[in-house]
Amino acid sequence: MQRGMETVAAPVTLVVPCYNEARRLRPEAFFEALDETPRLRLRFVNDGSKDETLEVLEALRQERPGRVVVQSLAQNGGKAEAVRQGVLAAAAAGDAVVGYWDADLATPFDELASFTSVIDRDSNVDAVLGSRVKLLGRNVERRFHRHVYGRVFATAVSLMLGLPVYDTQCGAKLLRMTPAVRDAFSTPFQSRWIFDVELLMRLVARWQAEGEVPAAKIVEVPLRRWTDVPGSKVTPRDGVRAAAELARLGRTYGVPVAAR
Ligand SMILES: Nc1nc2c(ncn2[C@@H]2O[C@H](COP(=O)(O)OP(=O)(O)O)[C@@H](O)[C@H]2O)c(=O)[nH]1
Ligand SMILES: [Mg+2]
Repeated sequence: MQRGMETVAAPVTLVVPCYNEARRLRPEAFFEALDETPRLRLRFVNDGSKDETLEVLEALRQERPGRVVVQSLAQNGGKAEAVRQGVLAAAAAGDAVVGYWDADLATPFDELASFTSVIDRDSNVDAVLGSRVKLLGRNVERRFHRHVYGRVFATAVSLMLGLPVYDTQCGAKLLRMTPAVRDAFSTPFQSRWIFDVELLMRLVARWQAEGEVPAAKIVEVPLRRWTDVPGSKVTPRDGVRAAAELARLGRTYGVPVAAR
């Protein structure tokens, strides 16, 4: 029943940005996800890696041709640009539901069904965000300092957006490729570290201009499991940069961006 329904469901493309991920990538986890979810397509974006990432990705593609696309950027441009290029290419290929998902699978693929069920169920919802809410009975393991920093950051963003978003920085998101969403990716993000926030700012401004209620177009899904995968390239200094970038975004997009 489930399988039958899934084969007719619209394809879902996940963009997976990869920078020097040759050692961290777990091909079997990607194969398993493709086998379990017939509608899933993967679009890997090699972000100018200096290791064997491209070779690893090519091998993956050869195992599941038709389900895996490998895109390669000659120069490292950062996650924001890698995701942007991937989403634009997916939209140009006609993909109607496109998301992005960190290569380290900190958000495991078995969470994907809760994202797709929201998009499938509610045609007004165009953005689904993974949310790392630490609740009893769930396995959300962020290191303490990152949890605290993340909460402070998300609270600041909530105030700026006028939207009570709990977690902006989770690396798993799913989007319906409406014209508004596509346009939000059409120009490079000014922020390198917190483009997720910039994306939300662009979307909220556009939806408001169209007379839509932003709060009705975004859904956060609490993850059952999230692990802080070792090997992150984000350092405490990036936390400082993120705060500075947030202030700059406020100046660019206006604060507060939205009224509830
Ligand atoms: N740090 C970093 N990650 C990149 C870059 N380009 C693409 N990515 C990808 O962005 C995702 C998140 O990276 P990660 O180091 O796990 O960051 P964290 O989980 O936020 O600490 C991974 O899929 C990376 O491969 C880049 O230039 N720098
Ligand atoms: Mg990570």
